[in-house]
Amino acid sequence: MKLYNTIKGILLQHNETAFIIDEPWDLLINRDDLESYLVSKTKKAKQLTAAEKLEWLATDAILPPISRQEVWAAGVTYLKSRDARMEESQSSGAASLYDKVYDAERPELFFKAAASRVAGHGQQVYIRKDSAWNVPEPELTLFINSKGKIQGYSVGNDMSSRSIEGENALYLPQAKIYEKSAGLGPCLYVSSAHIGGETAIKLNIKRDGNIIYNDETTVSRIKRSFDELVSYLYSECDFSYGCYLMTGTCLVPPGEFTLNVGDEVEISIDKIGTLVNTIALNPKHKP
Ligand code: DO4
Ligand code: MG
Repeated sequence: MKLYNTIKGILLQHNETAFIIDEPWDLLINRDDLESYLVSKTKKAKQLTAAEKLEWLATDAILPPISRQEVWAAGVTYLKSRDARMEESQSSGAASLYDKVYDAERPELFFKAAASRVAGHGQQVYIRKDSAWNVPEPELTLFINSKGKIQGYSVGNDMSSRSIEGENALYLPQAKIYEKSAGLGPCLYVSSAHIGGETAIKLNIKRDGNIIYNDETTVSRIKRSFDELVSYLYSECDFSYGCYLMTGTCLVPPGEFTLNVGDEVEISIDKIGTLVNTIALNPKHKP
């Protein structure tokens, strides 16, 4: 089942039927058995008509599925990410850092975004004005409750500046954290079953309506288990409202590729849906 955060309220989609859930987002999602709770809500919740459902789920009505949750990210969990980063950091001498962290017991985890820096489906994500080389990172994103239990999944885009990270690995926070540097959505897919290794992740990038890059892979290529990532994240941090964790990028466009303003980034993950974001500059930089 899918939970959508919208300008009209919270919509629960269960077997194609849409229900209104009239509860605060943070209390609603931070449950131990979110899926069973939502199934129980379908017995009494108000149903939307097909026309109402279309209005609630219009692209400009959808908000990111987040309120007081933090967004964290794991890095170098797929070989593709390790290899691309080793290449981009040759001249800075940091290549071995990525090699080591891929094999290390402790995973790389970093704070990615507060909710205010997150863009939802149909919204703009930004590239930095001072970055010459920019890519989206399509990432399966876990929703973990305050007790450290995975309750659902979303589609994440960990926007990254390869030029800034490649210049010096200590610039990672600037390469990763800035206004609208995280895409999340279109919904929170709630499931008590672990999402399987066969789950496909697809990335399409369109420029002027034409596909200029597309590739796909499956979650099975990840090096670490979700439980391992969650256990490191929760070992010394508390998350009163739960937390989102992007699990690392599995696809990296070729070295010569960089995003342009106006490009459309489309990330699809089986069962969850498709997150579409348009690339923009922070409007404060516009002349
Ligand atoms: O090591 C830097 C960040 C890695 C990352 O974001 C990823 O692998 O997805
Ligand atoms: Mg990433």
